[in-house]
Amino acid sequence: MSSVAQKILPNSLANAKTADMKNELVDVKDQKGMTTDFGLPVSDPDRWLKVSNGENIGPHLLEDPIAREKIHRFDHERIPERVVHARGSAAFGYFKAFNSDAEKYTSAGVLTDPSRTTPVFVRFSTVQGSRGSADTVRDVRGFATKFYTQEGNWDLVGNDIPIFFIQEAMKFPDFVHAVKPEPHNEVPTGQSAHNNFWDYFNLQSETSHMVMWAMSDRGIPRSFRMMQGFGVNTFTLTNAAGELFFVKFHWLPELGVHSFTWDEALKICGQDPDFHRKDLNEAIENGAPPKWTLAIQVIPETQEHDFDFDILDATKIWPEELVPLIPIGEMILNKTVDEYFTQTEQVAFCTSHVVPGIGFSDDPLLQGRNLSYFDTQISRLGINWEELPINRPICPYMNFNRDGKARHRITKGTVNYWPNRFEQIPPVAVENGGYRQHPAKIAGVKERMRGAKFQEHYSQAQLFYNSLADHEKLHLIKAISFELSHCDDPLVYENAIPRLNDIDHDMAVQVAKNVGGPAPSEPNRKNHGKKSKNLSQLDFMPKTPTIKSRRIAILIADGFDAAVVEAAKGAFLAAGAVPFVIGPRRGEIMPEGAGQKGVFADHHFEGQRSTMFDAIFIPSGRACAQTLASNGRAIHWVLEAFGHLKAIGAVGEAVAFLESACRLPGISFAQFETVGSAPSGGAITVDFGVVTAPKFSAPSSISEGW
Ligand code: HDE
Repeated sequence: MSSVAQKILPNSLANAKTADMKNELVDVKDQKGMTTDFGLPVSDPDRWLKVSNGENIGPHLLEDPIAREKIHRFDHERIPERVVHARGSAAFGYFKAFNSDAEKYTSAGVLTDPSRTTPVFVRFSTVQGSRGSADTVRDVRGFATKFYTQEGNWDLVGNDIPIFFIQEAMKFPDFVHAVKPEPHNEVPTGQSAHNNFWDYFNLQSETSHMVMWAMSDRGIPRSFRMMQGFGVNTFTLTNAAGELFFVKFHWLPELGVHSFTWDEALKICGQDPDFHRKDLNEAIENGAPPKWTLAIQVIPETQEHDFDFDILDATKIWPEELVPLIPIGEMILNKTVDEYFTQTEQVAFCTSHVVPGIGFSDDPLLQGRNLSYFDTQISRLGINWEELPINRPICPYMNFNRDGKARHRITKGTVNYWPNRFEQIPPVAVENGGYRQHPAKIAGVKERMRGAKFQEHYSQAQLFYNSLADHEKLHLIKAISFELSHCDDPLVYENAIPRLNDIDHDMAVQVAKNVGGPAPSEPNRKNHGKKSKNLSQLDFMPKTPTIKSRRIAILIADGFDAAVVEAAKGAFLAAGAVPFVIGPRRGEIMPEGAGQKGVFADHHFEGQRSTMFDAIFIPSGRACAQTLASNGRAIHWVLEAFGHLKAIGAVGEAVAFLESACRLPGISFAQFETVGSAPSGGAITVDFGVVTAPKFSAPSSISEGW
């Protein structure tokens, strides 16, 4: 590791990629003074050179190079945003392979060699909205990972949902046009709740399975850190003996899989549109770097046709009962980006970027993606996009591709072609690490077709629906109802009902009732009733419940019990949670008792909302409870949190406040375990456990009303 990288970053964070970018990294605070781009010291950045008589302003002079450079640079600051996945946030980290038997399947060192630390850059994104859209919209999330390996970059460009809307790449432009804002009025932003998306769903039955996932709680993740990731497409692995395996890649989050309620997600869109972006940075900066296990599902080449679905069909999962997950490594994201544009915006992924031991299948979606990504980077970033610091490999790279706009590598040498008389940069033999193309025998008829198994579109949509817990089914029905209510064309919302009735009759009837479509009298097709594991989010609770990185609001007013707050805060911090004090004003809030030091509130009641926190704690203190009880916003805080089934801890007088605020006398708080004790000796009941798993159930009229 370079010593320069060590100067820039703490040792624990510097890695081969950050070292590679050291020459481009300039810290503003180390600079002496302002210059132009060509290095001229600037004495006046504010006043354009003009003709004047010393008193009155006259015409501006074009000759002013300082003003012109400043304006011209500004005029060209924007580049085209990504046609999909425009809004994203990213982080650096590393991947380490486990000591697994992955070598049975692949010769890729990044996946098999536990002694390697492979730097990664991961960009999370929403799909539909533009760069300025909100984070917590209902949408699929992108989960794209660039592995800077010793054999070149491997880009695993995945999503948080294991399947996709369509089976064929050629349908992608139509699908994207249908889901993006409508062409006549550019509405809606960051949503699929509109006529054109649902019209497409009605007419393309292959979208059934994915629409179930997108309308489920998976569409509104609590955090990027609490999402699974999937390569979605079927790739291939080849081992040292040249044997081929079909493979699906899975990322499994250490923190489990958690979502917002729809009401929270909707509100946060307005309250804090950057919620996910901030959440990622906050966790990394607070020492809770997110972690995922990489697991693979593998099918030997000879067993390709052994399943009742086509394993190359990206609208199908490989049920884990049939093809179990094999954990092979883990990834940790431990460094935030230094500059958004040059890193998060300029990073460019390509599904066609693979390394020896990893390859493609004939998955018809993947085949098209392999063409599309390279092409789109040319229009976003120019032909030399792979040279940009964030994109270039950390291993040596050299070939005879040359020139093009904004080429900045300077290649010394007298020949720029192969073969050349000096035999410079010869191809690398497969035995020496050159990429080995797996030989595949192909014979066939040239035609536009899709295989027979690709024609079945409902079985796995039913499998997914059947596997959900009751509350997840209810959320899904409500989500579809919300979306169809936003469709004002009866041709759309009425025709969606028979399509839903192809998946599940009860679901179709309930949605029809909600949105005013004709309720079907009988199912269009029988629901096979089968379930699969690891589809419901309940199957992804972390093994050890944790409140690490969870945001906890401590609600106080003057007259709170200082000892209780101090102890609770200490307990939260010790458990890795992030406590915030919320008071009637951002300023010092005074505890009960004379001569005590106040606590500085991080926010006032109006400045944040309960939606942005995972749990609430209210200390004892008579005056404090009285103030809270007479403050409408404070009451709203706890009532809303209660409605979202969040954990609420209360001590002493705060219990009565809570009972009256939630209008539910007799709630038992005894269910909370004691994790800390006040210096005064009183017990503090504040173990929030996994806050998305309700510890008590409120009447559904209340929880659903929020
Ligand atoms: Fe993409 N997709 N995609 N996609 N996709 C892009 O590439 C495309 C698909 C995914 O953070 C674009 O650089 C086609 C599936 C992610 O920079 C573009 C098809 C999956 C990202 C493109 C698909 C994805 C993109 C736009 C159908 C899940 C963001 C900008 C064949 C596995 C990467 C860009 C980032 C971005 C094309 C389908 C995931 C236009 C043609 C399936 C996470 O090249």
